[in-house]
Amino acid sequence: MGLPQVEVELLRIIVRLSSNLRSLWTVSESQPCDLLLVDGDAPAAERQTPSARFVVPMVARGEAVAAAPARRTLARPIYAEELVALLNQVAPSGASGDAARAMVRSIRARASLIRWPSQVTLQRHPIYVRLAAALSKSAQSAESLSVLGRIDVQECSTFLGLLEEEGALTWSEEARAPRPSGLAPAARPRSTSGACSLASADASGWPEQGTGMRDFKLVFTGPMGVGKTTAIAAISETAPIATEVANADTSVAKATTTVGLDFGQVTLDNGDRLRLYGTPGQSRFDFMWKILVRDALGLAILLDNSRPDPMADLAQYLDGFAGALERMPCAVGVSRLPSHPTPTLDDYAQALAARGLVLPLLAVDPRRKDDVVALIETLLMQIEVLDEEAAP
Ligand SMILES: Nc1nc2c(ncn2[C@@H]2O[C@H](COP(=O)(O)OP(=O)(O)OP(=O)(O)O)[C@@H](O)[C@H]2O)c(=O)[nH]1
Ligand SMILES: [Mg+2]
Repeated sequence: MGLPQVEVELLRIIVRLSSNLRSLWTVSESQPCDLLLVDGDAPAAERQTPSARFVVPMVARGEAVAAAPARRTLARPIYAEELVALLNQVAPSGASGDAARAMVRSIRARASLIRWPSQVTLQRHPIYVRLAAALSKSAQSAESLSVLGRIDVQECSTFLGLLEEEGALTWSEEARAPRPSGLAPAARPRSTSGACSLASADASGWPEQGTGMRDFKLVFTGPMGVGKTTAIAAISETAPIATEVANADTSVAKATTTVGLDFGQVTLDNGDRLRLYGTPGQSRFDFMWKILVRDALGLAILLDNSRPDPMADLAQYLDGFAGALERMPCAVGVSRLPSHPTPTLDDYAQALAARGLVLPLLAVDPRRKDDVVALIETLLMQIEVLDEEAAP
């Protein structure tokens, strides 16, 4: 968006808290999107190449009327009611038609993903990313998604309708009634705010032995400096264990680098615990990958969009973990997208589909707890649906 970070945060808060929004909006810093807010002072070229249905300049209060009375603008400082009015004016119009189309299918009809959905679809509702994670691993119906996500079945039908429309689904004949969910949403890391918040730092950490609580080992991997250590530190409820030494590699500008592993832990809402391991990024420690991924239940690949060829990085990690990927859920988090918008998440989705892979793809800032939680939630959702499939 090219807006100051404080304004992005303010927009996020208003959108989250507003009860007057007629459609579900989420604030994204990557494109494509329905509404693009651009800095009024940015070069005109930025405004002339919109990749959004609506491009709205942000201007100083009072400037709007003087400069272009007929033009839609948003004034600074932002007033909540003006932002809400703008969002209601340009609300995505297709949703009701999409819902109607999707409802033509039975709520028991099952489908799975043939590629990760477009960001335009995923950004329509915060739950869609987790539902897509379920669909990436197994065929689901609107009815079963509704149980998994604990949301209205009609919302799930709408989602399937949108996916069908963009050609991301394949339907299967079989229809079965869903079982009550055993893991989600209780098994979600608690994030910083709202219903999904990380446990407050509790040094005693581990749940009591013999309580039947489960233990999940997840591994974070990715190139040097992408933010594996940062991501684990962002969510670990105990002081993370990191094996850092001074960084002698001048190609990556940071003070330290991991030479052994990172380790952190998180307690889920239901008492289950996550053990998080980070691999060292330097290629001379590649031998650690196999050791760390042994017994893991999920793998998060972090990519840095500011690196010279992040697509090649992705290919390197998919190849390096090919064996593990056959048996365990994986999700991909891409950092520094706001400053380096290409490749887009949709470009990554296409590259994965070309390899026959459907993996959750999320924009992630490893310093932000909520972003890391969202990435982990896609892994937990995949683990849950595989668990259900394996159940007798
Ligand atoms: N501005 C910005 N900084 C980021 C972002 N993601 C990561 N960083 C910074 O990049 C650095 C990443 O460092 P680490 O967490 O040590 O990276 P790592 O992947 O563990 O690196 P190795 O262990 O050397 O492989 C940290 O200083 C983060 O604050 C981002 O999206 N934006
Ligand atoms: Mg590290």
